Amino acid sequence: MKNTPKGLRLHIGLFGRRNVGKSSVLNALTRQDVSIVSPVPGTTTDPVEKPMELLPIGPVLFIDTAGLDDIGALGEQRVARTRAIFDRVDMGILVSAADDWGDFEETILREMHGRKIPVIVVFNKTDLAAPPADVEVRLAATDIPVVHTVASRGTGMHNLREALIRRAPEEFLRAPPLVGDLIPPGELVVLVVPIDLEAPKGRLILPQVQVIRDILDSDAYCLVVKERELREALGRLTRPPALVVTDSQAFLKVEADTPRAVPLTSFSILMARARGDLNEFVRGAQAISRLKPDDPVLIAEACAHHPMADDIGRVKIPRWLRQFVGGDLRITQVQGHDFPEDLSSFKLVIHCGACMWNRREMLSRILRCRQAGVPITNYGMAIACSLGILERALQPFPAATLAAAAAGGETHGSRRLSDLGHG
Ligand SMILES: Nc1nc2c(ncn2[C@@H]2O[C@H](COP(=O)(O)OP(=O)(O)OP(=O)(O)O)[C@@H](O)[C@H]2O)c(=O)[nH]1
Ligand code: SF4
Ligand SMILES: [Mg+2]
Repeated sequence: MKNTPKGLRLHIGLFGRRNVGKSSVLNALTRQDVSIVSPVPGTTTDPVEKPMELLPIGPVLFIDTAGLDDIGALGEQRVARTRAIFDRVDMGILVSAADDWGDFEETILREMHGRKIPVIVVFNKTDLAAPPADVEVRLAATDIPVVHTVASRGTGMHNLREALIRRAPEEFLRAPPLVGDLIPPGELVVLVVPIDLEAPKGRLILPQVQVIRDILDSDAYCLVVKERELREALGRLTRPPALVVTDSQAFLKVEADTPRAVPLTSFSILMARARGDLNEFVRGAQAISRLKPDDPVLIAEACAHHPMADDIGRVKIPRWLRQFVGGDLRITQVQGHDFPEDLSSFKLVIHCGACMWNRREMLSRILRCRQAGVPITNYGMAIACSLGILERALQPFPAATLAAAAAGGETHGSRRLSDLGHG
């Protein structure tokens, strides 16, 4: 985190009148005493900056400002300094005391709107008063997210995080590259694509196409083979490929046919990183080993109709899980935007690769799982995990491997499943 250049961090400014609780909101959001809080208006005199990793967005810089209504000669300087922060932020949080909305707040909103800075309105101190209903209705009509907080108690911070994801400018949610950063230019990647009954007629599926495109964009090249030809194809190469990427369903055979020294992963795991949060999904995959018979598990697919291998989520993953756990599980399956409001009853969420989605939607779901304290992983990770090859499949991603080790390094090597279809 410390290595992220400032320019790549999402800069989020906290604005509002004196004493409304800006510093308290920052402290509650970061769960640290970053900024001094006191009942004396004008406590924050100079902008306070706090770099942090705001999961699942990534590196952000919060800038707590002096109250904008500051008075006196010195106060004017502070106001000028605070206004200058408008020029630096990518997003703003406008904090208002719940019962004290007025021209001042409207002016700030106009100023941010004029500068095209996305803004979130926080009504703080809602323990003392309710926010004005007419203002809430008006803000909702202009699509400005409104969050109620009691910052001194830390209440409302989940909703604030969700609003930040919803509002964060697209470029800051930009995904890590699909594979480009894993391969030096001029190197070869071997892609393993089973052509079975489930493969769509006459074409490749989206994640495969996206990976090929990313390899070409990275000035590397690729060889696409079916799993049966892999061993022979590798044998013909004069030097080993920089990476092998396989469809998850052929994992076991591909793992056996790929020399240990060659990095190996799956399309789904590349997707997990690009569309979601690899470390979060690693932790989720590790939760599989804690499942017990009869535990409730949610399996979610982003498309109402999964155009890929149709029965992965409905038949194969449930079957693998049952075998892995050694008993029946209570599995709920949902599709499309049909994601349960209350996730807290589930022991695990397993999501599809979300190849048709943008990253924001997947990050919101990850966040909702975090809030409910439910681990989440995706199909490819769950499959690699139940095959006992998650550790190998994560080796191309040093950070994820470290996270896996930090979380206890469970790799299930001794609990392989044997019936994995398609190899
Ligand atoms: N009742 C109540 N008090 C709060 C809440 N949030 C903050 N406070 C109190 O309000 C006072 C001001 O909080 P700060 O966080 O210092 O406010 P600020 O907006 O940073 O103030 P300045 O830096 O002076 O502009 C402190 O006494 C806080 O404890 C809340 O949600 N409810
Ligand atoms: S978004 Fe999900 S359900 Fe839709 S095709 Fe991609 S992996 Fe399948
Ligand atoms: Mg302050």
